[in-house]
Amino acid sequence: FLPDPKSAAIVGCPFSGGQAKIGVDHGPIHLVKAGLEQQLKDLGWQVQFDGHHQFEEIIEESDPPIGNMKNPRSVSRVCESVAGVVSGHARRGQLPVVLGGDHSLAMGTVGGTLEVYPNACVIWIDAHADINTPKTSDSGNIHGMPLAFLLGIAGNVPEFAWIKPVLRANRLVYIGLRDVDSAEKRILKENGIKAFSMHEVDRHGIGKVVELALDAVNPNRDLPIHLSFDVDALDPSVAPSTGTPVRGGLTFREGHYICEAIHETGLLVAFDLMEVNPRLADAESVRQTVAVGCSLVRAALGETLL
Ligand code: B3U
Ligand code: MN
Ligand code: MN
Repeated sequence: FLPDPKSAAIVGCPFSGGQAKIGVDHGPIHLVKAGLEQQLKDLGWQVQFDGHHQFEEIIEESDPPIGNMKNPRSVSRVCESVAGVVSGHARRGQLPVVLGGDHSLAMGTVGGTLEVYPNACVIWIDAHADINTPKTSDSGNIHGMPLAFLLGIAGNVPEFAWIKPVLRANRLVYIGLRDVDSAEKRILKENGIKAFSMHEVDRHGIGKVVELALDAVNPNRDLPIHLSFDVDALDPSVAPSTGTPVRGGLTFREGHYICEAIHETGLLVAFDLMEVNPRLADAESVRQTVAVGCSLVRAALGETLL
Protein backbone atom coordinates (compact mmCIF):
# COMPACT_ATOMS: atom_id res chain seq x y z
CA PHE A 1 0.00 0.00 0.00
CA LEU A 2 0.96 3.61 -0.39
CA PRO A 3 0.30 6.67 1.79
CA ASP A 4 -3.00 8.48 1.56
CA PRO A 5 -2.76 10.85 -1.31
CA LYS A 6 -1.48 14.17 -0.05
CA SER A 7 -1.16 13.54 3.66
CA ALA A 8 2.22 14.37 5.16
CA ALA A 9 3.82 14.82 8.57
CA ILE A 10 6.77 17.13 9.16
CA VAL A 11 9.17 15.54 11.64
CA GLY A 12 11.72 18.09 12.87
CA CYS A 13 14.82 16.40 14.26
CA PRO A 14 17.14 18.93 15.90
CA PHE A 15 20.07 16.58 16.42
CA SER A 16 23.77 16.98 15.69
CA GLY A 17 25.44 14.10 17.55
CA GLY A 18 26.37 12.19 14.41
CA GLN A 19 29.05 14.74 13.57
CA ALA A 20 31.20 17.36 15.24
CA LYS A 21 29.99 20.79 14.10
CA ILE A 22 27.46 22.71 16.15
CA GLY A 23 24.48 24.18 14.35
CA VAL A 24 23.06 21.37 12.23
CA ASP A 25 20.53 20.78 15.03
CA HIS A 26 19.08 24.20 14.10
CA GLY A 27 18.36 23.12 10.53
CA PRO A 28 14.78 21.96 11.11
CA ILE A 29 13.89 25.09 13.08
CA HIS A 30 15.01 27.32 10.22
CA LEU A 31 13.25 25.22 7.58
CA VAL A 32 9.96 25.40 9.46
CA LYS A 33 10.40 29.12 10.24
CA ALA A 34 10.84 29.70 6.50
CA GLY A 35 7.25 28.52 6.06
CA LEU A 36 7.63 24.93 4.89
CA GLU A 37 4.39 23.75 6.50
CA GLN A 38 2.25 26.37 4.75
CA GLN A 39 4.13 25.83 1.48
CA LEU A 40 3.15 22.16 1.51
CA LYS A 41 -0.43 23.05 2.43
CA ASP A 42 -0.47 25.43 -0.53
CA LEU A 43 0.40 22.43 -2.72
CA GLY A 44 -2.81 20.79 -1.48
CA TRP A 45 -1.32 18.57 1.22
CA GLN A 46 -2.74 17.92 4.64
CA VAL A 47 0.23 18.52 6.91
CA GLN A 48 0.68 17.48 10.51
CA PHE A 49 3.45 19.30 12.39
CA ASP A 50 3.51 18.83 16.15
CA GLY A 51 6.63 20.86 16.88
CA HIS A 52 10.19 19.67 16.77
CA HIS A 53 11.29 16.55 18.57
CA GLN A 54 12.71 17.07 21.99
CA PHE A 55 15.64 14.74 22.33
CA GLU A 56 17.04 16.23 25.57
CA GLU A 57 15.62 13.53 27.76
CA ILE A 58 17.05 10.67 25.76
CA ILE A 59 20.43 12.17 24.94
CA GLU A 60 23.08 10.71 27.22
CA GLU A 61 25.00 13.12 29.41
CA SER A 62 28.05 10.93 29.45
CA ASP A 63 28.58 9.18 26.17
CA PRO A 64 32.21 8.10 25.73
CA PRO A 65 33.29 6.66 22.39
CA ILE A 66 32.76 3.00 21.58
CA GLY A 67 35.76 2.09 19.46
CA ASN A 68 36.08 5.30 17.46
CA MET A 69 32.32 6.00 17.32
CA LYS A 70 31.46 9.39 18.77
CA ASN A 71 28.30 9.92 20.85
CA PRO A 72 27.20 6.35 20.11
CA ARG A 73 24.50 5.99 22.79
CA SER A 74 22.89 9.32 22.00
CA VAL A 75 22.84 8.63 18.27
CA SER A 76 21.39 5.20 18.84
CA ARG A 77 18.63 6.33 21.19
CA VAL A 78 17.66 9.32 19.06
CA CYS A 79 17.48 7.17 15.93
CA GLU A 80 15.44 4.51 17.68
CA SER A 81 12.97 7.17 18.73
CA VAL A 82 12.86 8.66 15.21
CA ALA A 83 12.21 5.20 13.77
CA GLY A 84 9.15 4.89 15.98
CA VAL A 85 7.81 8.29 14.97
CA VAL A 86 8.41 7.68 11.25
CA SER A 87 6.82 4.22 11.29
CA GLY A 88 3.85 5.63 13.21
CA HIS A 89 3.20 8.29 10.60
CA ALA A 90 3.70 5.80 7.77
CA ARG A 91 1.21 3.38 9.38
CA ARG A 92 -1.35 6.17 9.54
CA GLY A 93 -0.92 6.71 5.80
CA GLN A 94 1.12 9.90 6.14
CA LEU A 95 4.28 10.65 4.20
CA PRO A 96 6.96 11.55 6.76
CA VAL A 97 9.06 14.58 5.79
CA VAL A 98 11.99 14.37 8.17
CA LEU A 99 14.12 17.48 8.65
CA GLY A 100 17.63 17.01 10.03
CA GLY A 101 19.79 17.30 11.76
CA ASP A 102 22.70 15.22 10.63
CA HIS A 103 22.46 12.17 8.38
CA SER A 104 22.95 9.63 11.19
CA LEU A 105 19.21 10.21 11.69
CA ALA A 106 18.59 8.13 8.56
CA MET A 107 19.11 5.00 10.65
CA GLY A 108 15.84 6.05 12.23
CA THR A 109 14.06 7.29 9.13
CA VAL A 110 14.93 4.40 6.84
CA GLY A 111 14.45 1.93 9.69
CA GLY A 112 10.98 3.37 10.31
CA THR A 113 10.04 3.28 6.63
CA LEU A 114 11.17 -0.31 6.17
CA GLU A 115 9.14 -1.41 9.21
CA VAL A 116 5.99 -0.37 7.38
CA TYR A 117 7.13 -0.90 3.77
CA PRO A 118 9.58 -3.83 3.97
CA ASN A 119 10.15 -3.87 0.22
CA ALA A 120 10.87 -0.14 -0.07
CA CYS A 121 13.98 0.97 -1.94
CA VAL A 122 16.24 3.82 -0.80
CA ILE A 123 17.53 6.55 -3.09
CA TRP A 124 20.40 8.31 -1.35
CA ILE A 125 21.38 11.75 -2.67
CA ASP A 126 24.72 12.81 -1.20
CA ALA A 127 28.29 13.89 -1.87
CA HIS A 128 29.28 11.09 0.53
CA ALA A 129 28.48 7.39 0.69
CA ASP A 130 27.74 7.30 4.46
CA ILE A 131 28.57 3.59 4.45
CA ASN A 132 31.64 3.42 6.68
CA THR A 133 31.60 0.76 9.37
CA PRO A 134 32.81 1.65 12.85
CA LYS A 135 36.03 -0.14 11.85
CA THR A 136 36.61 1.64 8.53
CA SER A 137 35.59 5.16 9.63
CA ASP A 138 38.50 7.56 10.08
CA SER A 139 36.41 10.32 11.61
CA GLY A 140 34.30 8.27 14.03
CA ASN A 141 31.35 10.46 13.02
CA ILE A 142 28.27 8.28 12.83
CA HIS A 143 26.67 10.41 10.07
CA GLY A 144 29.24 8.68 7.84
CA MET A 145 27.92 5.22 8.87
CA PRO A 146 24.10 4.96 8.75
CA LEU A 147 23.95 2.74 5.68
CA ALA A 148 26.41 0.22 7.14
CA PHE A 149 24.04 -0.27 10.08
CA LEU A 150 20.93 -0.47 7.90
CA LEU A 151 22.59 -3.05 5.64
CA GLY A 152 23.79 -5.11 8.60
CA ILE A 153 27.48 -4.81 7.75
CA ALA A 154 28.54 -2.58 10.64
CA GLY A 155 29.61 -5.46 12.87
CA ASN A 156 28.23 -6.23 16.28
CA VAL A 157 27.71 -3.07 18.34
CA PRO A 158 25.37 -3.97 21.21
CA GLU A 159 24.23 -0.35 21.67
CA PHE A 160 22.80 -0.46 18.13
CA ALA A 161 21.26 -3.92 18.41
CA TRP A 162 17.76 -2.49 17.83
CA ILE A 163 18.64 -1.77 14.16
CA LYS A 164 17.73 -4.81 12.16
CA PRO A 165 19.53 -5.37 8.83
CA VAL A 166 16.39 -4.24 7.06
CA LEU A 167 17.94 -2.84 3.89
CA ARG A 168 19.12 -5.08 1.08
CA ALA A 169 22.09 -3.99 -1.01
CA ASN A 170 20.08 -4.27 -4.23
CA ARG A 171 17.47 -1.84 -2.86
CA LEU A 172 19.97 1.02 -2.34
CA VAL A 173 21.16 3.45 -5.00
CA TYR A 174 23.15 6.67 -4.81
CA ILE A 175 23.22 9.85 -6.88
CA GLY A 176 25.72 12.70 -6.49
CA LEU A 177 28.74 11.00 -4.88
CA ARG A 178 32.13 12.67 -5.14
CA ASP A 179 33.84 12.23 -1.77
CA VAL A 180 33.99 8.51 -1.02
CA ASP A 181 36.61 6.98 1.28
CA SER A 182 38.66 4.11 -0.15
CA ALA A 183 37.20 1.62 2.33
CA GLU A 184 33.74 2.78 1.30
CA LYS A 185 34.59 2.19 -2.37
CA ARG A 186 35.52 -1.36 -1.46
CA ILE A 187 32.27 -1.84 0.50
CA LEU A 188 30.24 -0.57 -2.46
CA LYS A 189 32.03 -2.98 -4.83
CA GLU A 190 31.87 -5.98 -2.52
CA ASN A 191 28.16 -5.54 -2.01
CA GLY A 192 27.35 -4.68 -5.63
CA ILE A 193 25.69 -1.42 -4.63
CA LYS A 194 24.73 0.81 -7.53
CA ALA A 195 26.04 4.34 -7.40
CA PHE A 196 25.86 7.26 -9.80
CA SER A 197 28.62 9.70 -8.96
CA MET A 198 28.93 13.21 -10.38
CA HIS A 199 30.94 11.58 -13.18
CA GLU A 200 27.85 9.68 -14.31
CA VAL A 201 25.72 12.80 -13.93
CA ASP A 202 28.15 14.63 -16.23
CA ARG A 203 28.24 11.76 -18.71
CA HIS A 204 24.56 10.93 -19.05
CA GLY A 205 22.73 13.98 -17.75
CA ILE A 206 20.48 13.92 -14.72
CA GLY A 207 17.40 12.71 -16.60
CA LYS A 208 19.11 9.52 -17.71
CA VAL A 209 20.79 9.00 -14.34
CA VAL A 210 17.48 9.08 -12.45
CA GLU A 211 16.04 6.60 -14.98
CA LEU A 212 19.06 4.29 -14.52
CA ALA A 213 18.89 4.62 -10.75
CA LEU A 214 15.22 3.63 -10.76
CA ASP A 215 15.99 0.74 -13.13
CA ALA A 216 18.57 -0.50 -10.62
CA VAL A 217 16.38 -0.55 -7.50
CA ASN A 218 12.85 -0.39 -8.83
CA PRO A 219 12.84 -2.01 -12.29
CA ASN A 220 9.07 -2.49 -12.45
CA ARG A 221 8.33 0.86 -10.82
CA ASP A 222 6.19 -0.86 -8.22
CA LEU A 223 8.21 -0.57 -4.98
CA PRO A 224 7.77 2.21 -2.43
CA ILE A 225 10.59 4.77 -2.45
CA HIS A 226 12.37 6.39 0.49
CA LEU A 227 14.29 9.46 -0.76
CA SER A 228 17.07 10.57 1.58
CA PHE A 229 18.51 13.91 0.48
CA ASP A 230 21.70 15.23 2.05
CA VAL A 231 21.82 18.90 1.11
CA ASP A 232 25.61 18.59 0.60
CA ALA A 233 24.84 16.67 -2.61
CA LEU A 234 24.17 20.10 -4.07
CA ASP A 235 27.11 22.19 -5.14
CA PRO A 236 28.34 24.49 -2.35
CA SER A 237 27.46 27.47 -4.56
CA VAL A 238 23.83 26.31 -4.32
CA ALA A 239 23.74 25.09 -0.71
CA PRO A 240 26.68 26.61 1.17
CA SER A 241 25.39 26.15 4.74
CA THR A 242 26.32 22.55 5.43
CA GLY A 243 28.99 20.86 7.50
CA THR A 244 31.04 19.09 4.86
CA PRO A 245 30.66 20.89 1.52
CA VAL A 246 32.39 19.32 -1.48
CA ARG A 247 32.88 21.19 -4.73
CA GLY A 248 31.60 19.82 -8.02
CA GLY A 249 28.08 19.00 -6.86
CA LEU A 250 24.58 18.93 -8.27
CA THR A 251 23.20 22.13 -9.72
CA PHE A 252 20.01 23.69 -8.40
CA ARG A 253 18.06 22.16 -11.26
CA GLU A 254 19.69 18.72 -11.03
CA GLY A 255 18.73 18.51 -7.36
CA HIS A 256 15.19 19.58 -8.08
CA TYR A 257 14.90 17.31 -11.11
CA ILE A 258 15.64 14.29 -8.91
CA CYS A 259 12.85 15.26 -6.52
CA GLU A 260 10.41 16.01 -9.34
CA ALA A 261 11.13 12.74 -11.12
CA ILE A 262 10.71 10.70 -7.94
CA HIS A 263 7.44 12.49 -7.27
CA GLU A 264 6.27 11.59 -10.77
CA THR A 265 6.69 7.88 -10.02
CA GLY A 266 3.86 8.17 -7.48
CA LEU A 267 5.87 5.81 -5.27
CA LEU A 268 7.42 8.20 -2.75
CA VAL A 269 6.60 7.15 0.83
CA ALA A 270 9.17 9.12 2.84
CA PHE A 271 11.49 12.08 2.33
CA ASP A 272 14.51 13.17 4.40
CA LEU A 273 16.21 16.54 4.11
CA MET A 274 19.46 16.41 6.05
CA GLU A 275 22.56 18.40 6.99
CA VAL A 276 21.26 21.96 6.64
CA ASN A 277 23.46 23.88 9.10
CA PRO A 278 22.30 27.49 9.58
CA ARG A 279 25.27 28.25 11.83
CA LEU A 280 27.73 27.91 8.96
CA ALA A 281 28.37 30.68 6.43
CA ASP A 282 26.95 34.20 6.29
CA ALA A 283 23.32 35.21 6.64
CA GLU A 284 22.64 35.35 2.89
CA SER A 285 24.13 31.86 2.39
CA VAL A 286 21.97 30.54 5.20
CA ARG A 287 18.86 32.09 3.70
CA GLN A 288 19.74 30.59 0.32
CA THR A 289 20.38 27.11 1.73
CA VAL A 290 17.17 27.08 3.76
CA ALA A 291 15.19 28.29 0.75
CA VAL A 292 16.69 25.57 -1.46
CA GLY A 293 15.89 22.99 1.21
CA CYS A 294 12.23 24.03 1.30
CA SER A 295 12.03 24.02 -2.45
CA LEU A 296 13.49 20.49 -2.69
CA VAL A 297 10.77 19.28 -0.33
CA ARG A 298 8.09 21.02 -2.40
CA ALA A 299 9.48 19.44 -5.59
CA ALA A 300 9.37 15.97 -3.99
CA LEU A 301 5.78 16.62 -2.96
CA GLY A 302 4.66 17.64 -6.39
CA GLU A 303 5.45 21.26 -7.07
CA THR A 304 5.79 21.68 -10.82
CA LEU A 305 7.29 24.43 -12.93
CA LEU A 306 4.20 24.74 -15.10
N1 B3U B 1 33.39 9.70 4.76
C1 B3U B 1 33.80 10.62 5.79
C2 B3U B 1 33.29 12.02 5.51
C3 B3U B 1 31.84 12.26 5.58
C4 B3U B 1 30.79 11.40 5.50
N2 B3U B 1 29.67 12.10 5.57
C5 B3U B 1 29.98 13.33 5.67
N3 B3U B 1 31.29 13.46 5.69
N4 B3U B 1 29.13 14.37 5.71
C6 B3U B 1 33.36 10.09 7.18
O1 B3U B 1 33.52 10.85 8.13
O2 B3U B 1 32.92 8.96 7.29
MN1 MN C 1 24.97 12.20 4.19
MN1 MN D 1 27.07 14.27 2.75
